[in-house]
Amino acid sequence: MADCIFCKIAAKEIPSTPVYEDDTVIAFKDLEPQAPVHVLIIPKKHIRSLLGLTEEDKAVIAHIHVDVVGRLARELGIAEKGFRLVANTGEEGGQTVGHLHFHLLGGRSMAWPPG
Ligand code: IU
Repeated sequence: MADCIFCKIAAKEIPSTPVYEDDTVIAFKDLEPQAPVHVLIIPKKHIRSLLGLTEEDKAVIAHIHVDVVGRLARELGIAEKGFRLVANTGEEGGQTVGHLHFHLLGGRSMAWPPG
């Protein structure tokens, strides 16, 4: 999508620090990390949020959860102690970028409930 910053990151039109990439997914370091490890995992396809998902997106969402999250958690050294995976959705959910993204956070103890 033309005006989407994460589409531009996925297309390499805007630089990022990728930690994982394949045909359908890219993961890169968050510019304002909220934990020692903070990466964003996104489908390359523009999907506005969890609420924009359709049947045809099932494969990429499963791929992210089955293949990418655990692999990244292990590679980034946060699998053993644990981590948090978050998809902020909509205004009250705290979503500020309108392209579906999963925050993978780790390297410190997480508080609950989140703010
Ligand atoms: P949110 O859940 O939509 O609020 O998360 C957006 C995240 O994207 C937030 O943590 C930003 O720091 C991050 N981010 C980024 O890493 N690079 C960017 O160019 C922009 C936002 I814009």
